[in-house]
Amino acid sequence: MGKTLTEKILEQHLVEGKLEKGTDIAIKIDQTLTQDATGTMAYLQFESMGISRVQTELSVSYVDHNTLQTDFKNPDDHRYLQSIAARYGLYFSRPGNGICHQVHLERFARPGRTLLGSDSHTPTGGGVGSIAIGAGGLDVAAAMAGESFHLKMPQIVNVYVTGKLPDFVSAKDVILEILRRIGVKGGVNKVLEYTGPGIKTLTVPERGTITNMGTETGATTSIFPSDEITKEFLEAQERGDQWTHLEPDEDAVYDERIEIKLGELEPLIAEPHSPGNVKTVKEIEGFKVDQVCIGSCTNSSLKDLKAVASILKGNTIDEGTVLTVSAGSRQVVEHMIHSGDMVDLLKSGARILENACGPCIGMGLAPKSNAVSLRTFNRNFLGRSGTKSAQAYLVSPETAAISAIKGKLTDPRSLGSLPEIKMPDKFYVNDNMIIPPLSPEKAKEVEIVRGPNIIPLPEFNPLPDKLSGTVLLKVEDDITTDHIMPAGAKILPLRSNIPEISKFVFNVLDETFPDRSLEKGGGFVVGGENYGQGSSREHAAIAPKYLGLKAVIVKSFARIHLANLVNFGIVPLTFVNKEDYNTVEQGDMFEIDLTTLNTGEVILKNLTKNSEIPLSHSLGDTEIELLKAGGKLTFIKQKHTI
Ligand code: MIC
Ligand code: SF4
Repeated sequence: MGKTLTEKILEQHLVEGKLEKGTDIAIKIDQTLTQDATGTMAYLQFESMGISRVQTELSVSYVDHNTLQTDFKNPDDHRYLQSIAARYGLYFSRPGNGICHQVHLERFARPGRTLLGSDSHTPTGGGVGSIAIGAGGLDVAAAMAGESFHLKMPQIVNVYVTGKLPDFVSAKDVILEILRRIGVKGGVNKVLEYTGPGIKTLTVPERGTITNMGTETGATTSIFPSDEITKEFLEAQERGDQWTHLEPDEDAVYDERIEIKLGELEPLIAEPHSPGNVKTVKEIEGFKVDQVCIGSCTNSSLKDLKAVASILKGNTIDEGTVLTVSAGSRQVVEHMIHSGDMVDLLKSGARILENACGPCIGMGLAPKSNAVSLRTFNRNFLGRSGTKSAQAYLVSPETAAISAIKGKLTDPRSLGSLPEIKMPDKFYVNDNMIIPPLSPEKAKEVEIVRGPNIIPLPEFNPLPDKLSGTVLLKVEDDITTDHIMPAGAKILPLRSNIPEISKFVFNVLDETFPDRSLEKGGGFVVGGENYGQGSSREHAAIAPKYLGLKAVIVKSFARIHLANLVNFGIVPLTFVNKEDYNTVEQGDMFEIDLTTLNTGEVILKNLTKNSEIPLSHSLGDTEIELLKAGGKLTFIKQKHTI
């Protein structure tokens, strides 16, 4: 029986288990990446593991999220990260160099390698045929310490692509189409593997857009083969020697198949407040647009920005609309300057921002009250833009550019035909903003720099046999990590300070949560399907844990958040009968006996309603062990001191 590409790469990296769908496996990690918003916590954890140097083939620390620097906190964190990189043998991509996923795709991602990143959009690396997975910071720290990464062997979905994209329809529309079909939970515990003649028409950055936003389906990762298009891209990045030919066997067997006919796609849009609310632009076009933001790790490649420049050329953006453009990397900016495309952006009235995450994560450029904001980003969760009353929509760069000119949502096909976009044969390669690792001898002498914002991680105790307390909050389906632990300009700088950041837990849903939780000595959260979708931020587990959260009881979990809960000793449980969710109310008193965790089932006693509810979980024996120990860090530390 033939193998899929995913199976081939996983097989080469398999450390524990068998490649049987749904079973626990562990894989060796070749590369890691972190960014500054999750990185400080990850490195505090790494430091406490007592390892003298990273054990991976390559580890990179990026600074791209917290670049607003409204006071000392962010720059202090940057210095800490730089000193950590020097001390422990990492590459350090300095602030201003670009967004981690874009830069990693350009300079480091390799076909056939495994990459673990403390950012949910790490699957961007699947654009060059690597198995690139997002995870919590602690899992990435463990991988840097040489630990293998544990996951459920995913189902493998074949996305079979035929045809060629029409003018003004782009890679973003491909992934929006997939989201339209399978929604924000359709990819959970699955890998989306792209094949078919149509993929030959997609360049690596376009593939990167698709694998990047595959995250929004909940998928473990997404991957393209490494073919002659990959070769061309790597050669243009002066990395031709890193190319290997990789593709699935012709008779590979997949668990599911989705067919995408590129030629039949049209411009799509995701309505507020979920990337899964997809419509065609045609269906809803015409409404007024107050803000247009182009950029983010999904759509900030040279090709994207060139398309935008060619649409904006000779036009001025509408008087009622603000347009921002943030490129993904310095390489992209350099090309835009030399080719003159940057002049077209400037002349049109675009506000050119730093090559960083920026408005995508609410770091500046929050829209006005009740604004309509069109974004080329991957997420439009409630409040993420920094303005709770804003309505954020997700579109392609082409739709964004024409809508900025017209001041209203406009189907870009109304422009007729797109001028040909000329891509360079060779990219400007200049790694002078990436500091390479020091030799082990020199590294030993480096002193770690810690600003006052870097507070050591709180220590958590082993779990008792019985958990009891109140239901602090009951929430609906599709609660995102932006609901649980919001980001944005005010909160992101507190990522290295758990006591402070915990004051904002569930802020967009219920500002009283932190105080209520502390007052009651902690308790429970009850939720619906796909709880914890979105970001990899482990702060969405650590901060609630700090407030006393004992267990989360839901209909189903998103993959990364589930792992983060376990890593920090919060028990993740699911209703055996989903209807039982309806019988529970906020304020009910619960009691859960954990001694039966190993049987796969536990009984929840609802003392207020005088009822018993069966619960289950998906944890393996090792996960139960580390959960009971009070979290993974204690567990790993014990292992390394033996
Ligand atoms: C995001 O897009 O939500 C983030 C900010 O990049 C997060 C990471 C974080 O919260 O720091 C992600 O996607 O994992
Ligand atoms: Fe940065 Fe936005 Fe990408 Fe997250 S989704 S890594 S915030 S650009």
